Amino acid sequence: ASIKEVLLHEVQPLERPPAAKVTVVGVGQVGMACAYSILQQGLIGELALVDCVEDKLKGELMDLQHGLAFTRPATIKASTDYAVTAGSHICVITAGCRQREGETRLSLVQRNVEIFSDIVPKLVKYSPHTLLLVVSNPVDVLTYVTWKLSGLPAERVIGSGTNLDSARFRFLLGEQLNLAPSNCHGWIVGEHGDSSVAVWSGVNVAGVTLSTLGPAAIEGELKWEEQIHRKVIESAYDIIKLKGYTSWAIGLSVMHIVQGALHNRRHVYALSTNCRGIHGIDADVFLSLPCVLGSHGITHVVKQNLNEVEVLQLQKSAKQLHEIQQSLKL
Ligand code: 6V0
Repeated sequence: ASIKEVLLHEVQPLERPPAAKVTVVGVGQVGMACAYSILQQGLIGELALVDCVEDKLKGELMDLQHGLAFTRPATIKASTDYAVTAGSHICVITAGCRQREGETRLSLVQRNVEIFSDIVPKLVKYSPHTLLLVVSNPVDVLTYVTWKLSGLPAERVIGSGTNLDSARFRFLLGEQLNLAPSNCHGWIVGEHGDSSVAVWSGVNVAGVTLSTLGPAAIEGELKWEEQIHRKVIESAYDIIKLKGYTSWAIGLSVMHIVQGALHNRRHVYALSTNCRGIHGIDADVFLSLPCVLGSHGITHVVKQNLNEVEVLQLQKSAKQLHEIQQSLKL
């Protein structure tokens, strides 16, 4: 008899309740930061990890499993075979190449499109009802690519987008004002990357819009505003230069999005979504806008009062991304 049989008298066979299941594809720096954050928050009953490098996968699996004595109960599985992902509620895709020092996100694109052609159909095959959350860069184009490859409705294909940029922005604003980032409200929308748009007209603390603080303040702080936005854009480049990759903040950002979806919280996140028909964009282009997220994906997009310059900036990004999309071999 096994130790289990000697120790435990079975009253009835074990039937697992349908616990929340999340898959993370890609166990690199970003994938593991996402997996760790999700596990640490106790959001799930089952976590599946997939990568194409077997040893790394096994090592990461064991390392996470050894922490299970300190988390809420969860099962972790890992395999190069996508069967392990079956029945996922959310699949987070972080696989692919990352930016090299000085490389723009957009120049990564074709390399990652090829990787996605392998991954996305397999995820949908095993989890036809899943939400797909794309993190790999360039995230906006790859969210479009994932939508195309998956055949899923657009509301179930989401990019982590500028949720991270907005968090960076709020941190910097908080630092400037010596306030908690959670009390500094501001949105970065558009492309996750070099052409992102800071919506200054909406930046506020306790409902006080910073851009209405009088001409002197506005004049004095215009440079400061621009500086913060520039810092947001340069953040990833700076971190990559210093430590080689970014991981912790994106992991936490993804955890928060996953939490909102699994718990149907109806949080508003800056997520990359199909913007056709919004702010005068007339093509299937994925860019970040404030999105209401429920358990079946995005239900609404908040219609921000953007000024003319902001709308033009968004349309410019949309045009640029559309051109890139046209050049892709899918
Ligand atoms: P990494 O550490 O190189 O990890 C990538 C992982 O993907 C590796 O473990 C690879 O083995 C795996 N992989 C490669 N090809 C496949 C495949 N065909 N199938 C399965 N797995 C595969 O990179 P890192 O984790 O640092 O970054 C991952 C991606 O996230 C990159 O594209 C980054 O640019 C992107 N980021 C996106 C951010 C965002 O805000 N959207 C933020 C940070 C990084």
